[in-house]
Amino acid sequence: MKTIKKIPTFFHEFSGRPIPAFDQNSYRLQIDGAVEQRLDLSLIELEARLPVVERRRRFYCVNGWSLEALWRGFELGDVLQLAEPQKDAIFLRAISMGGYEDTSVVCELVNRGALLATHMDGTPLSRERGAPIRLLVFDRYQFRGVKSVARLELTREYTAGSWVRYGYSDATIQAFPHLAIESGVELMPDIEVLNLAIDQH
Ligand SMILES: Nc1nc2c(c(=O)[nH]1)N[C@H]1C(S)=C(S)[C@@H](COP(=O)(O)O)O[C@H]1N2
Ligand SMILES: [Mo]
Repeated sequence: MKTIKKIPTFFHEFSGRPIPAFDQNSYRLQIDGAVEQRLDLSLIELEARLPVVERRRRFYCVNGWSLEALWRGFELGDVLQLAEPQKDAIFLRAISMGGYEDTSVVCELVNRGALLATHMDGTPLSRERGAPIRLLVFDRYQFRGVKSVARLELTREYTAGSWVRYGYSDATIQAFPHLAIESGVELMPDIEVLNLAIDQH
């Protein structure tokens, strides 16, 4: 049997390089595009303006594993409302601080309880897990859930995201079965193994 080492993390834009430490205090989340109010919010401003929610939910990676954790942060729908999206803004384009991106239909995310999470299992997200804030999507593959998100752009047009460009164009409800893992439990192959799998695309 294979030696199983740790829960994988994916950070494709920093593959083979250290993930930079993003400063929580100077961080600002940009929300722009087809909105009435372009916004630029610090984490403190987000907390002051929105209810903080906690959800125990599992996400699914297209590579066949899934991870359950207690996530804390904000409802994506609440965050977007602050910017007053225009009626024809169908898509949400999320871009990370490292340039990874993905575009989804806004209502598909909001209706499935997408979060902008700052904490995992009671502690602030680590660098590897997408500090200071990550988009989490549910019932869609997690390549749509951009980590260390810098910018949320409401758009009328679809832009192919980073993973979609590697060929994962059909982000539907996850295939069964996935190897289910709980956070804090070390059950998965080492990240290098999985990086190899990505590089082959
Ligand atoms: N910025 C960024 N976000 C990302 C990715 C990435 O490479 N870069 N990978 C995605 C994929 S494919 C998955 S499965 C999850 C993995 O989350 P984890 O690293 O917490 O396990 O992050 C998603 N968000
Ligand atoms: Mo993934």
